Amino acid sequence: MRNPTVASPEGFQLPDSQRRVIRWMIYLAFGALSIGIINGLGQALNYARVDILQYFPGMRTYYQGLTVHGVVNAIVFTFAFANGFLALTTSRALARPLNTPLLWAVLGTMVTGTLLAGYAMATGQASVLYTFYPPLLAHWSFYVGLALLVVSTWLTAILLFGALRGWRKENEGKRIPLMAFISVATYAMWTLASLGIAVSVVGLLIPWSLGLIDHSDPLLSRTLFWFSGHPIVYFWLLPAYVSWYVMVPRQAGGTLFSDSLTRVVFIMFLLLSIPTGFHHQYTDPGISGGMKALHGVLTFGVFFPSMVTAFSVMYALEIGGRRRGGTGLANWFLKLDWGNPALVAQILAMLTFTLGGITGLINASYNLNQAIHNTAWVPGHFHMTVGSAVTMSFMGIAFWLIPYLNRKELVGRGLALVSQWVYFVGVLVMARGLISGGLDGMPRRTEMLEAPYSKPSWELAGMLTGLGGTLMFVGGMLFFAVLIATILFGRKTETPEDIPFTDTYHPPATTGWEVKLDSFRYWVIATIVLILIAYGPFLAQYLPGNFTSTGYRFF
Ligand code: HAS
Ligand code: CU
Repeated sequence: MRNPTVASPEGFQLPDSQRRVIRWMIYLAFGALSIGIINGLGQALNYARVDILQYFPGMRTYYQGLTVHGVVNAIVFTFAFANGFLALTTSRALARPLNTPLLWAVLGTMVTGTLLAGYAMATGQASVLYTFYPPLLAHWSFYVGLALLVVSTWLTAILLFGALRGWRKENEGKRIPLMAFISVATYAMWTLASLGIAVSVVGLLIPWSLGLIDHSDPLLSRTLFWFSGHPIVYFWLLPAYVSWYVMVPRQAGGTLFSDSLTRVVFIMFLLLSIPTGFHHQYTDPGISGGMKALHGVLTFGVFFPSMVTAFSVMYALEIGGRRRGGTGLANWFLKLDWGNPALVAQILAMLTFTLGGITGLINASYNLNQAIHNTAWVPGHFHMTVGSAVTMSFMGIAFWLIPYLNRKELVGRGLALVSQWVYFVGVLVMARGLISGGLDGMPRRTEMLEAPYSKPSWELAGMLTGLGGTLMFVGGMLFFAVLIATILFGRKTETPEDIPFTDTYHPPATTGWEVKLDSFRYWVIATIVLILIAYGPFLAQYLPGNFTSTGYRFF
């Protein structure tokens, strides 16, 4: 029997008008990804010393291409997908329609933000990479565009918290449905986390780009960036985890093992995602060793909920595989439904994420970080996390979400499967190139065609990077072919489908300590305390900052 506490049981359907707005958000997400993947081909081939960026219209430099690649993939794609997808999961879980004007406002701010930032990047006035560290200076419209994209996530947070509040009023004393709990927890984390970028962009960078203040403070801006920049990786990841926890078990024919453990995992992400940003700044001067060590230790803490996820999700898959006749230690894995592209994409995403996680642990180790920081190893790591675990999960979700939002059937199931296998092999080959090159000192974010110091031993690493990137590009294009064919030619479905969500083994407790898990207020307060411990000492000693650097436009 369906366990009604993952989502409200009645066959709730989102009103058509709201379904259409969410559809546009998801289209915006994948539209951005298509530009990002095309640009990515240029980036990967640069490591193989093949210059195709020169043929891209309006593309002046490698750095302009890299900025577009980073911003559209890591900010527009991920934000638009999270906003649309988690609005849908929350609404469905609570069986409540959303606030329509607010939903439109989310879409409007996203589109405006994308156009403004896109204008600056396309005209070569914002080749500052997606981390936009000062003293590199961009056109004001780049920063305003980014600010609006962040605002779109805040509006989504209001949408989600509002829906939850309404539900709580009508359901006093009841446990929050699991799918809503984990969706809202994701936005609670990100709303706190995004304050760093907001302060930096609105308080420092926009006035600086408009000439209202003359100088920038690189260390302060970098610190504020990474205050948000580490937790942003979990803002990218957690929508995928929502799917892995409450949808993949269903798609695999399994069952989620524990409701409470799932809530604990998301609470741990809320608590521990933010106070870890200095692991991106181990090599920055001006931050004490003690504070870096504290962030290092907490980074090992935030590793833990992902380890739990690995075991939880694997167990759910195992249940599915055994129900399909799997026996022995590993045979259940082969018995999973390898013909379902939504499931296959996400299993392959998990497999690459295992390697992404291991490389993350190496990054987080203070001393090992010295060997890999600013080398090609780092893009090797993050293409096995955001570039695959997240992207392939979102592609897998799209295989049911695009049909669901259009009330059509998926076209090209076979091609969909091929797209994911090609992308999977591609990302592994590319990461092998980047990781080995990085260990050999091959730098990241460097125009390799003109690097006079390049070593002969980087040749193989560069070729593998280019080859893998080409396969990822091919996989990505096959994926878009499936999406477009489904949107244009998919057969209309007779009855509207529900979104797929799982049962849990045990319904959530209604008495005892587990009930307390739903008290977001306490978790948010605890998170703020941890943030103060992790960032307070640095800010107390460093503020009001050193605004000494003029702006530069090199590229
Ligand atoms: Fe990271 C740099 C540490 C996770 C993204 N990371 C980056 C950058 C990006 C990024 C974009 O400590 C570059 C930023 C820049 O431009 O400079 N990262 C970590 C750690 C984790 C981690 C400890 N990163 C992510 C995720 C990302 C992401 C997730 C995107 C979504 N990262 C770092 C550090 C740096 C860094 C340093 C700075 C490096 C430097 O010096 O610049 C952890 O959260 C990872 C935990 C993951 C696991 C894996 C669990 C596995 C699962 C799958 C299970 C498989 C199943 C199927 C169920 C513990 C859940 C199995 C079936 C079978 C039969 C096997
Ligand atoms: Cu990080």
